[in-house]
Amino acid sequence: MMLIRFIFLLIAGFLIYGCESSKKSIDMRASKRGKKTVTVPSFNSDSAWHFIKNQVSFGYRVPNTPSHRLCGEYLETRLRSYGARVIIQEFREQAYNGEQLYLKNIIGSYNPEAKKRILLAAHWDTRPFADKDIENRYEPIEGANDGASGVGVLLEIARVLHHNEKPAIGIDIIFFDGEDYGEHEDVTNPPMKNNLVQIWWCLGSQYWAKNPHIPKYSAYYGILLDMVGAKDATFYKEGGSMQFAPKVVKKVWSTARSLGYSNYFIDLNSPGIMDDHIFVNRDAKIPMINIVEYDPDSPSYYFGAYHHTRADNMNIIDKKTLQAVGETILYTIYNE
Ligand code: AHN
Ligand code: ZN
Repeated sequence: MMLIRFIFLLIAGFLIYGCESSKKSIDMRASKRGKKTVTVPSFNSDSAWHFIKNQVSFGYRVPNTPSHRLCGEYLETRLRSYGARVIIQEFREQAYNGEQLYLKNIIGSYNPEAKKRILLAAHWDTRPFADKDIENRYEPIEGANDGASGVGVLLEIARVLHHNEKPAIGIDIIFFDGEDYGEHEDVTNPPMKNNLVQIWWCLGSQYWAKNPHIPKYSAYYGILLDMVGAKDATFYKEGGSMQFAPKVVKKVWSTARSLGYSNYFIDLNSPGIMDDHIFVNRDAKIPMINIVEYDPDSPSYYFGAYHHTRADNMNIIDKKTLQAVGETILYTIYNE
């Protein structure tokens, strides 16, 4: 019995040591940037989780509501407290139902003078209705994953940048508004705008891509995060990202692989989707990829069963997924 226990401890010790040492060798390889050595600081998924929880606590972040306004102020305050230079871009946009939406893109910049920049993005608004739910299809959703997860990971990155030596490049974090105000599933013929077919989704990125927060703004590349917090989420190489920015996809997926996250970042393609990165690529001409959940067996096409339902709440968020995504992004940006 003793012997078995001893052998068990030996094996366990070896496994733990084995994991540790393989992680260290990645650290060393990842930290060599030219001749200068920088350490990649650690990403704290507990902290990211709390940033998600805090957003959800404001209530539904639906444009033109007090919860939306208060959450926007919270995001602005957090970015400022983490030393970012913050620019608020306020604008008005018409929704599919004719309503005027008062929207706000929130941008936090690090190392604003640097020419080489990376743009990190997520949307901070939530969908006004759970139109994929079985019931209450006109009730709003909490959007713990659809919205808050990407923002939570990026706030944690802002916190990490503030407390550690920053990467040599500039980093811009942008929280897009109005991504999820697309027409309800029951609306079969969405109205035109000025006689033109209009995409009613992604209003914040559509506006920003044509009116960047700084005239002539550009970036080396961009990474969009959308639904990056669900338990056992899988991220496939999304069609739009592969069309516009295949090299960035390759870089990020190989970083994830070297960190041991191939079970999250799958080396397979998924269909392209309409999301904020499309407008950043098409109109701002910045190669931007989308790290977005894709479930090949999805009951509701593409995403997990919670998508655009009342089940999109804190219960589906898993810190391990947040860790895989956050760490992969930190390693990517510190290696530029
Ligand atoms: C549509 O479902 C139209 N676009 C997928 C992008 C999305 C929706 N992201 C969050 N909600
Ligand atoms: Zn959505």
